[in-house]
Amino acid sequence: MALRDILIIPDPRLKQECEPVAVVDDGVRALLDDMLETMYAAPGIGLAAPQIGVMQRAIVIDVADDKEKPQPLKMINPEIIWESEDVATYQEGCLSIPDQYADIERPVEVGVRYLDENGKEQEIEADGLLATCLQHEIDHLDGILFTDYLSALKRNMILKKVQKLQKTKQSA
Ligand code: GNR
Ligand code: NI
Repeated sequence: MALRDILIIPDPRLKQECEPVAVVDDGVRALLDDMLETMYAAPGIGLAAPQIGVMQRAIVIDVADDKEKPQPLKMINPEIIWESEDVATYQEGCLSIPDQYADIERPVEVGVRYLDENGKEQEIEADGLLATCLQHEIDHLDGILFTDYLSALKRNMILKKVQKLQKTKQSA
């Protein structure tokens, strides 16, 4: 297992569409392990492969809180197969947009079909934080960030803040 570097906006790779994974092999399983390790270390509740510069459709999620035992989810080629008409607003953050948060409205419930780490097709139904996180991660695979749901003005303010923060980090 290895920690990977997380890409920060405006890295162009965060705006690209990812390729489907063709075969679930040991390389893909190693990638998913690295992604989980990187996500837990960050710490975050989800991570998509393009956030570490791998342009493949793979995500990991663990929304269990600190007191519970870990509940890692590894998903390959995830697809939203249905979503509720009801929507809810969550304050979202993103490891690729450090220290910035915004209220984002999304469907409350979703159904997701994916391949597990053994290449077996699975389906889950999710609501609450898990549903939000699934949509946030699957968006990453299509080059979509939560800031894309904001006005251009708010999006540019967030980009400028992140760039300023990154400069102070580099000179520290
Ligand atoms: O760690 C994360 N927290 C979070 C909070 C609300 C909605 C979505 C997320 S995902 C984010 C990690 C991340 O950037 N995943 O791509
Ligand atoms: Ni994110």
